[in-house]
Amino acid sequence: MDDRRKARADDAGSRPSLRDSLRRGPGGPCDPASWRSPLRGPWLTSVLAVVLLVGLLVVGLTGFASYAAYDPGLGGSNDQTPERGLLGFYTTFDWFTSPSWLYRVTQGTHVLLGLALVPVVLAKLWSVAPKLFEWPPVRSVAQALERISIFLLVGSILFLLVTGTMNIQYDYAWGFSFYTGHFYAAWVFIAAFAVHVSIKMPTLLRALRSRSFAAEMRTATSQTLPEPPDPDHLVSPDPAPATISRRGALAVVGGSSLGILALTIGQSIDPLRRTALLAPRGQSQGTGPNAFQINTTFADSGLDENATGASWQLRLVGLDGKEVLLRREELLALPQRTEQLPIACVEGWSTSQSWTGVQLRELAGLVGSVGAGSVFVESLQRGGTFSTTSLTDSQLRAPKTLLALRVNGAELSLDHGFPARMIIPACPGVRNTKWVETITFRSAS
Ligand SMILES: Nc1nc2c(c(=O)[nH]1)N[C@H]1C(S)=C(S)[C@@H](COP(=O)(O)O)O[C@H]1N2
Ligand SMILES: [Mo]
Repeated sequence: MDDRRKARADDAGSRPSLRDSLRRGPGGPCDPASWRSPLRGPWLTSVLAVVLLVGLLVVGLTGFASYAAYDPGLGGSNDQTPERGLLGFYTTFDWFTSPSWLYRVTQGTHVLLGLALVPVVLAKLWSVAPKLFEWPPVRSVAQALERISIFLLVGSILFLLVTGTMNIQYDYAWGFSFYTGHFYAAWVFIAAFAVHVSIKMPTLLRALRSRSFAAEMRTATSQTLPEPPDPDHLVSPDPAPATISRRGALAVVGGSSLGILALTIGQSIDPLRRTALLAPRGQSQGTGPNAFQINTTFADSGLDENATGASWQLRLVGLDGKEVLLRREELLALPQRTEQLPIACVEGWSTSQSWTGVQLRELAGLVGSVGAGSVFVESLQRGGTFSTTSLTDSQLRAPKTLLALRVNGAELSLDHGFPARMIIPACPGVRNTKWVETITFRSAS
């Protein structure tokens, strides 16, 4: 036998049986020895976990608050998740009408913090990567259940981050409702998160106590050594020398989060609007007193300028069906009120301006409907999610709820809703209907 043939025969002899290869796994990322970073270990994972535990709790609570603010009881453009059933148990109360900055703060926090946590989520996944690829995939019933909860946890957080980011960049770029998908995924996440936290809490506390954070922040790369082997096998069995310290790794993650924050926070702070390079929507601005952000321009609305011209009249429909038509001069002759109020879009951007117009309850009085249970507002604009909205009775009676005719001392521009737009305190921007045509007062909501 020549050498080459002999080698081939040996190869055949050493080919592992199916059983052996199943036990050993497919290699690559499923082989623990292929993960060699000396930084990976329970301490680093736990530091990232604490940041996510607090951060994602705040993102979750502000997110669920947003669904309550959309008031499912009202229907129409307010309720995008009609089949929420039991999961919507907490949304049955009327959303608040004060303080007027409420939704601006909750939704701004939800979106800004959610974006800033993306690098931390990715770092956390990196830190537990050997576990995600663990072989064999199932060893016991308990371990199978834990892996299913991890799968739901990782799957739902990635789904939430991707759909949330796409929603603020592209405006509903997929076939299902953003609201419904994001809401259901949030509940999957909360359930898996609760299971994961309760299983891992003892490990987390033990790991955090195992080293001093302050000492770790003083340790240079050359002194960076692996953690002792751990029962979860996060620590590499064959660690390579450190190329970055734990301090350096945490600085990269924290720096990325701060970088994202720096390039988005301007969307919530009027003078800094143009610095929000990562939040491009709503960046177009008008001029003079109307120079603040616009999502839907007059041109986007498909409206004709004739419809908003001298022939425009506001139509009020009372509880008993009584109708009143008002020209713009007649509206301007009613008592005017000026309020500093924000527009706060679900996308996270917000802006505060000084609006002048007629109180909604004043208009309700003209058709004997101050006691109405809800209000239906229709725009001249036809079709689309934003051309109508519903308001609660508390929003109807809130003194700051205006049909605005002017902004910052000037006429509303066409882009900002001329001849008249709704401005409602404390609630999602979507209810601030522009180019209002008809306001109908209804009995029950
Ligand atoms: N008629 C009409 N009103 C509307 C909209 C719209 O597209 N059409 N957009 C709503 C949304 S989603 C928000 S956040 C606020 C502010 O949007 P703007 O920047 O387009 O004024 O107006 C609301 N009013
Ligand atoms: Mo919006």
